[in-house]
Amino acid sequence: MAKVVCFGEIMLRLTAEMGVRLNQAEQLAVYYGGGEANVAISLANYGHQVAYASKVADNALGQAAENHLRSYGVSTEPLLKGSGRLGTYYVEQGVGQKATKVVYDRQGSAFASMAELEWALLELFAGVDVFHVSGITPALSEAWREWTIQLMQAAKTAGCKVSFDSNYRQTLWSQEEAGKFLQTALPYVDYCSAGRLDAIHLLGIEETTADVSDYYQLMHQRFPNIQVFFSTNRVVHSTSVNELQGTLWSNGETYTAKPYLIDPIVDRIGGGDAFTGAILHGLLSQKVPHETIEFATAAAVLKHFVKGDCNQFNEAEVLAFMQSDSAKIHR
Ligand code: KDG
Repeated sequence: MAKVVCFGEIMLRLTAEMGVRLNQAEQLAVYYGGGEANVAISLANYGHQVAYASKVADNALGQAAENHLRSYGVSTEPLLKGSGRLGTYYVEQGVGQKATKVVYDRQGSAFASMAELEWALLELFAGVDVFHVSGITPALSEAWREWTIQLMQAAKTAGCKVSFDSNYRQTLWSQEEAGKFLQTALPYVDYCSAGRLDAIHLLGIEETTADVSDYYQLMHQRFPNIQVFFSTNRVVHSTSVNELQGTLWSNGETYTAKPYLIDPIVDRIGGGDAFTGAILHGLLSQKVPHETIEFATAAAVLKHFVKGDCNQFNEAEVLAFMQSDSAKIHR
């Protein structure tokens, strides 16, 4: 099994019951989440040796976030503790046309307010196969944009593959800021989770077709270092029913999974991270591209059936779900 370092902010998530607005909620359910933390947990569930690098508040909430990671077998050796607070986000679900509303309360968190990169980077990446980070981390500040590039450079120097999930969050930064960052970061990336909208709105690639593989060819021309691109295509039927299908591009070939109908959606947050974690698992365990994209799509679908941000299934369970044929769309 492979050695992986995931890097980013882990946050407390407080969620109102389905159909209850945040302003009327009398109780909020507690989860822990973070794009890269969710990927770390997925990979640990698949048996990889995963470490999570972040900084949390040195208090009971920081300890709870650490406990969350450890309960899935993620090593927290590079998890620092210090002053500041644990970043928090609030979720409202199933109210109106917008299925999920997120309110961030993460300013001044121990992670967001770091004054310098506090890790010994050579040590962090020694013997590591893959370093994973997402576009949420550089969205936090100018300093985090610079540090994310430094982390990628150090990972490459140490001989690690760099995995990057675009994970564009419009409430954290503008498309221009994200696009500028991507131009600097993508030359260090080997595995890239990005879709058609990222190509058009962040990289400024002209909108010509609806076919994501055309955009992958163009992105590969700009960034020939990127070996694998992947993304999910979601067709929204209603706030609680979606179709989902994954696409993977590798070596000039596009592989598209069978589509699934997710009905009902229990919790959509983290579906993309479950997909990315499963793609990385496929790549790290030498699955062929066709198997990888089928596995990752099934893993992403399964995530929508459970509460909380992270994938709760191991490899055997994802494979059994794929065999069961339930939720697949036959056209
Ligand atoms: O991809 C899911 C993440 O968005 C969620 O876990 C919280 O990291 C998070 C964020 O910043 O939105």
